[in-house]
Amino acid sequence: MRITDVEVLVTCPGRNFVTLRVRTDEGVHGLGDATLNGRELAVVSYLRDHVAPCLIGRDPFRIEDIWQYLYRGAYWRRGPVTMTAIGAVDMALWDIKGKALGVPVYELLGGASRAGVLVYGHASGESAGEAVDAVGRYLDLGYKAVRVQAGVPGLSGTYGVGRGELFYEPAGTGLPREDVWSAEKYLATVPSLFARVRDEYGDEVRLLHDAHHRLTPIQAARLGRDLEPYRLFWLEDVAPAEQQEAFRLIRQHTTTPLAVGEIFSTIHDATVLLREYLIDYLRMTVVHGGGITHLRNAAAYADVHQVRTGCHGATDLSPVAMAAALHLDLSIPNFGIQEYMRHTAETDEVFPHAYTFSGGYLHPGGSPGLGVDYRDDLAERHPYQRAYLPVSRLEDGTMGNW
Ligand code: EZ4
Ligand code: CO
Repeated sequence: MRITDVEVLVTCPGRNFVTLRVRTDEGVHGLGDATLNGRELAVVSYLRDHVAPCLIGRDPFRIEDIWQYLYRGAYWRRGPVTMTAIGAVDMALWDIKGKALGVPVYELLGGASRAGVLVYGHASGESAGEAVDAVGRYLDLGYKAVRVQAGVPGLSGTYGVGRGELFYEPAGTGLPREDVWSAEKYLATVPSLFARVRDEYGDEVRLLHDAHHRLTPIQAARLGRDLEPYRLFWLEDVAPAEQQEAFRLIRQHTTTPLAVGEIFSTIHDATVLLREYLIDYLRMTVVHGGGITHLRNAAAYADVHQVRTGCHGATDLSPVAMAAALHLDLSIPNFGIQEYMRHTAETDEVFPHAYTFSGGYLHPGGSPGLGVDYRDDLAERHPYQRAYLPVSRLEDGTMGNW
């Protein structure tokens, strides 16, 4: 089998997605997600101008060799643009191999290690009361784990607060929106939010929270300690993820489980965190972390350190990346939980998929390959629209971490 064509497809069914389609001389094709939120066209160019010409004529079954060729061969290693591009190629090749052999990708990865993939949904509200009500809606849908975020009084546009009942979408069209942030105001509200949620729904539901890289190490330590009575499943990105050594201080102060890694591009971003047992969940994803091939290696390295996976699964990861994550999640020994932010109906129509949700679990389904299609006819109705994540300023106007 030979690769004959490599297409980079851009569509905006409610938000932008970049999809790689690799075609072969035997008629089988594969899909990969190449979406990098707010920097989409950089990956488009990386793939179209620099990667696609190198793939034509290659044997798509040689997944590992092509991964090594793209990683070692670029000389310029790592980084989100490079690793997203490699991740897209890698996903498409696993999809092709599964389809050609007539098996779902998880069978190629060693087979199912569990019946389904535990997921968490996103409950949020402008006020704590609205957030508490939103948790109830997720429990009614069968979710066994829920992330809870609420607006902070006096701050506009708090991270994690969604529009509508089940959707959270931080990216907006046009230039970046500017939000206002105060760690002091935030820290004063989070513990009481979780006290209310536990009071209302009891001890069984797994609760998560994302601080989105906003706190200093000592503020992070304090938040972890203040949340201990509410037994969180995890506290995410409690300090900037690239400051691995900061987690030494945080870890000494709190037993609240910690999750980090959605912005990591390779396992080299997490070596201190893992070797020193500083986190409990690794959030790296198939799309931004170099594909199934690299994430499988990262998960194995995490497993050696008793760290489980909790792959990023926000709306900016397309259904193709979600499917790839689910095949990996189902197969690896140290799966922890999968983030599952629902896509809008418009998005799901462009990407019909075999994965299904039931009783708090997702399953990738039994279709050969990844089990996701791409409807060109629908995608073409939604051209790319410039969009960005917001930026964040402190109350005196200083730039902060979004
Ligand atoms: O800000 O996906 O845990 N989820 C998150 C997301 C990220 C976006 C960035 O593209 O932190 O909301
Ligand atoms: Co996050």
